[in-house]
Amino acid sequence: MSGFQWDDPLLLSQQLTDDERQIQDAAHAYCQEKLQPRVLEAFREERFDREILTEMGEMGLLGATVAEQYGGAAVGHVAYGLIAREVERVDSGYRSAMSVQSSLVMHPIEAYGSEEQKQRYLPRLATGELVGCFGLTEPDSGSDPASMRTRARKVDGGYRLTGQKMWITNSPIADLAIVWAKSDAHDDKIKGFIVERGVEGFSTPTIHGKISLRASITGEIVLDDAFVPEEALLPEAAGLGGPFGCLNKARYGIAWGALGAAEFCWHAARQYTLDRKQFGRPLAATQLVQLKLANMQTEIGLGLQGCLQVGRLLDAKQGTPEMISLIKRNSAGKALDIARVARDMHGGNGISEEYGVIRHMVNLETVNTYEGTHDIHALILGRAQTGIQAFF
Ligand code: TGC
Ligand code: FAD
Repeated sequence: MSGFQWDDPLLLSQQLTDDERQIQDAAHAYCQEKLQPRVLEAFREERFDREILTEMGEMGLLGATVAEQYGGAAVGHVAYGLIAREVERVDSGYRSAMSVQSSLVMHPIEAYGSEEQKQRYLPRLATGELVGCFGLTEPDSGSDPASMRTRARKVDGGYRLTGQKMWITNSPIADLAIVWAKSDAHDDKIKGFIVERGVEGFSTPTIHGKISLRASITGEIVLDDAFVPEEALLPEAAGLGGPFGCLNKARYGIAWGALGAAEFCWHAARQYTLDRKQFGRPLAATQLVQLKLANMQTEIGLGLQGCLQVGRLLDAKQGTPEMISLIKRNSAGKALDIARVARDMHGGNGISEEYGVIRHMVNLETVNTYEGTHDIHALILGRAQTGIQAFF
């Protein structure tokens, strides 16, 4: 019997294939060598370095589940999750940029696009030559996207889009946006459109002043009677199932990613309390500290097993949206708790940017909110087990 590994208590790495381990190691090396050194300044200056997406493209980290014929890596859901975990170990903002590109832009084009759309966009999104964003949320329509006001009006040769999307990751630097709108030509059903930058009436003002996710760029999408040709419509998406199909992918990745951020905080708290002495002995020699470390290890170890199982089920086409709600909610909520406790265990140093834990803590506030809030996922699970919807 092999010994207990404190940092891999349930031997997750032994449950991976050789290919998955290689992808994990390559992603780990890239993130630690290239992302970790720039994150402190990026967060401080509220800046996202555009070239990160090109680097990720070169590393094959974009479009992990997208078919190879379109430039994707086609390495499966577990590998995608492992990439998200490594990226978010550095910063949730970097994982956000990657998730949006892979799950919310490449996935809908692959799943709902025409052959021409797939060939036109996917290979260049996979290399990071193009950046995309995903516009669902609006100022008055967040948890309840069915209430969206953005409209597509059928005109000769295409559609005119009018509306406003809010809190859109990557929008200020995006070359194209997947925009969800109610279409008068489709019985007011929600349809998806690929809107390229440069279209008249399309703008993407940056949202400044975020205390969370500062190393990610966030903006609006403003559509003022913006014309898109017929070929901009995603033909195979209809109704809320269109955007939700994308959210399933992204929420799954976030479940792994949030635990990567939690692992960073746990390891930092362990090392800090081993090194820091008060009352003549290391803080780690106290029962209260060991209890906190044991709680972190337990939640992360169990949470990762859940992510792995859902990844395997998704690869076997047996995964369900409710399973994804369960792990997204669990990972984001637990990671946020762990980051808060780790911050406390660092004492005064815990509030310094130098130690990284408070950056993860404030980032995880967003992670717990976007892609369905903690409570919205509870309601999804409540509905699934009682048969009663309690949203309104
Ligand atoms: P509901 O009646 O439940 O469903 C309407 C239609 O949608 C279908 N559907 C799904 N299909 C596939 N996957 C899912 N997960 C699905 N959930 C629902 C459903 O079958 C139905 O289809 P049909 O054909 O019968 O019409 O809809 P509802 O209006 O009652 O919605 C309820 C609720 C609360 C579950 C839902 O609206 C919700 O999940 N709200 C949260 C909104 C959200 O997650 N927004 C995310 C915005 S994107 C983002 O945050 C990106 S951050 C990226 C980053 O930076 O990483
Ligand atoms: P609301 O829906 O107004 O919710 C406010 C509170 O009320 C929450 O606590 C919620 O849980 C609670 N609540 C809501 N309904 C109920 C109910 N029925 N019962 C009980 N409680 C309820 N969106 C995109 O489309 N694309 C993006 O790329 C994107 N990126 C984002 C990046 C950042 C940094 C942030 C902060 C958000 C991003 N979002 C994006 C938006 C995100 O998905 C929404 O913020 C989220 O879905 C919540 O919507 P809301 O902010 O309108 O909150």
